[in-house]
Amino acid sequence: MVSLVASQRDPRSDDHFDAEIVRKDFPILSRRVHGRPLVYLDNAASCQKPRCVIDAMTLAYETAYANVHRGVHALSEEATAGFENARRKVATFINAESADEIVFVRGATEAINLVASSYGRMLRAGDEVVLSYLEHHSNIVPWQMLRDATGIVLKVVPVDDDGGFLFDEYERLLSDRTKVVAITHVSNALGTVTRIGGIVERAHAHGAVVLVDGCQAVPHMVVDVQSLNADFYVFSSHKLYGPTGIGVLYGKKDILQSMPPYQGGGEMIHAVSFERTTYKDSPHRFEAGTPAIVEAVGLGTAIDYVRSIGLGDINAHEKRLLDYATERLGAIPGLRIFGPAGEKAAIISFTMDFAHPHDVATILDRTGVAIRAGHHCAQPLMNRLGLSATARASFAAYNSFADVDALVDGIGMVREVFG
Ligand code: C6P
Repeated sequence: MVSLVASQRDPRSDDHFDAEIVRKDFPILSRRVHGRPLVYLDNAASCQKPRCVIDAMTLAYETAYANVHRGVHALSEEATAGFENARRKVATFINAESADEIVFVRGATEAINLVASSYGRMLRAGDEVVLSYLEHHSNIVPWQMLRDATGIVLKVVPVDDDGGFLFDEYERLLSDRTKVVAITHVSNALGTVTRIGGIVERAHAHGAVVLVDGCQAVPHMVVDVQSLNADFYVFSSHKLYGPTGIGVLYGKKDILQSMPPYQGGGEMIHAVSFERTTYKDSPHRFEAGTPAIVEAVGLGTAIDYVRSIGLGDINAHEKRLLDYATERLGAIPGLRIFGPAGEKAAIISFTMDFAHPHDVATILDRTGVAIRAGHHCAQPLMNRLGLSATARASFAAYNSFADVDALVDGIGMVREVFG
């Protein structure tokens, strides 16, 4: 929970959460862009890093850096302890049963590729993998590559005109041929939240395993992998206030243990001869080569940071921002917001009838406001909604109501130029 100084608090804020105090933890947020204070609303692409993460990584390089799991010298032991401690922090954060269920990867993209390549090797032609229209390209392309290599069949859950996940249609697609269901927890393009509990329950009833893409969920809501009962859950550190270059594949222990290695090399073997190689147990069998050691330390510190604020408070704050932004943007003539009005995470995607999303983002940038414009690596979803692109503002714990006001003022500038 964030301590407060009543006089600094935005009156629209909750009693015990002050984004202005959180903001002070992020050095980059005090810089100016084009001569204007930075208003960073591109958090779904990647969010900024608090001082504690930057410091923890610097300290690791300055005092405890060496390769891990290899050396018997002090530095290697300390680096290994830091790396494995980060694995335990991730496990606790998402309530995994054990740290052995946490595989460190480069990011969500690599995690999904790992599952598609490794678990996918156990599938046969005609087996079915169920995806949805909400998926990021990272949760489409690896399965297409598997389809082209093995002859599996891809089935796609449709969405309604607002981008809502059609649960009945999902149920209709399931059969005893379904072997994998791979669905996002939160759509990066629209913010739509899917009902993972129900999705998992139905998939398991058909004997399929479920992979959840949690990239856009983990920074915004409490995720408990045991209660979701998903078989795999993936996310990237850089959207969770942590560094780039590291991410997480959670997998149920027995399932990970049943899977063949994804990449071969050092670290993942027991013994190698030219005739035969034996592999370590998971998670190490999936971590070939020197891992992202200091990045793991950074991710562990980011998790400590998020927990010190409290994901419940972050979620409630971002919900208030989303409601406020929806109300203010919704009142702008010619501006259309996409995504279902119901349960939605901290993302607001919109178009304007007088300017292309790229022009909107470019003019906003001149006012210091950073948003993303484009297809958001979700082209099938954009096509389904009849769009080529949207402008997208996405929130983090450090955003404030004043940031939303700056966005709305910037859109006023867009109208002056194009309207
Ligand atoms: N979405 C966005 O602007 P990586 O690149 O591996 O860290 O994450 C890929 C990814 C997978 N799933 C979802 C739901 C995502 O949102 C992303 C990344 C960014 O929306 C960059 S395209």
